[in-house]
Amino acid sequence: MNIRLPKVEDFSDRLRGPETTSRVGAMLGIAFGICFLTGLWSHLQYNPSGWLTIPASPAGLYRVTQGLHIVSGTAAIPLLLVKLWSVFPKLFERPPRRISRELVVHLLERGSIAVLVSAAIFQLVSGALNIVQWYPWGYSFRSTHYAMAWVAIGALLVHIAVKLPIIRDALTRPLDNAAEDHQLTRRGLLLTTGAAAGLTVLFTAGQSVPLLRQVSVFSVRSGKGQQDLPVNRTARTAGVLPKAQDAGWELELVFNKKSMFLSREALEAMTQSTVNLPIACVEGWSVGAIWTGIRMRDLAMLAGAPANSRMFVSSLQTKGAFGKSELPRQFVNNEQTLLALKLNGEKLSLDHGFPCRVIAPNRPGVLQTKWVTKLEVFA
Ligand SMILES: Nc1nc2c(c(=O)[nH]1)N[C@H]1C(S)=C(S)[C@@H](COP(=O)(O)O)O[C@H]1N2
Ligand SMILES: [Mo]
Repeated sequence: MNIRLPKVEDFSDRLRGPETTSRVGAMLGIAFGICFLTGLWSHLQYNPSGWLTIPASPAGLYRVTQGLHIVSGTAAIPLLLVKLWSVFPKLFERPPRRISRELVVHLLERGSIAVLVSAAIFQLVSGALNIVQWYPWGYSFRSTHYAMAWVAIGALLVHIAVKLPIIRDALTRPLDNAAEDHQLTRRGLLLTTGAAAGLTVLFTAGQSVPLLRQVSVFSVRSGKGQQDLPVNRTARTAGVLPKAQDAGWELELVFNKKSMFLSREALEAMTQSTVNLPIACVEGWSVGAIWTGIRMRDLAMLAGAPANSRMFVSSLQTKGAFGKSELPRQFVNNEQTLLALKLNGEKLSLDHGFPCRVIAPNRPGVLQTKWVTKLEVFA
């Protein structure tokens, strides 16, 4: 048998070509752009830096930015696949034989594309695996996903700059070349690709957009769950049982090295407020709910702290990074920020954070700490 490597000419180029690639590339560029910017925003919400104060309002802002992040990232998957397919034959282009300027240019171009393709695939795959909470890797998802975002966006900008003459030329050329009857045209290919990306959005966006929930069969989390809210981690898997059920549980409230202790009954006897705020998970799902509890600023005042204080929150959960969070001043101050005792009119269920949990406006879900046991106030 005669085995040989394929050559560029072996691939039919009726549908492929710069006209196709540049148009799919433009769609992909937009998706990656949105994904990058909303990702940066999410990163800032997790790691507030000195020069930027994250506002507590609009309350649903993170819900929108993170929903967009996941939707644009998901839409990028079919777009990336078609884009790679459209340039696939180039993989078999032979580099210049001799050591020459052309060879160097060729290798540099190929190298930058290799970086871009691997970074793009890594981002989409690691993001998708994070959504289904499968961590087959041994490194921190967040710092790696963040670092690779810069690699991907840098390589993307270099790629666009290098290809700009070709892109500009191809975008102004008509899309379609001659096709026989009943053959797929390039326009048809582009429409199919756009439709695939659109359907991907429709099938997943329901986890962020309540109106779409009925059609979003691929949503990882539906709106359902105990008390009409999905449970991200149960009390059992967080290892807070049996402490969370202990009748002798008390909240420790600390200011200036002085502690006071409040039972659930004592908390229930304080002035209660009710707010309508979403849990907006970094995984893209978000669900609005009605929360009732004590304003954090009332608790800070009770502890004897001055107005405009900040707080450290500790959970009964001691393992993992989710058992602690910090509430910056603008969140403690906000009248919507509660130590919640009730959810949708019922006593908080164990899995939603009983005996009490944090709920604050415009925050990533992961900072809405459940099973709170200690609040430390700092002036
Ligand atoms: N102590 C603790 N609090 C936690 C978590 C956790 O694992 N442990 N998960 C967080 C995440 S990632 C989200 S999205 C929300 C989900 O809240 P729910 O399970 O009540 O819907 O809780 C947050 N609070
Ligand atoms: Mo989350």
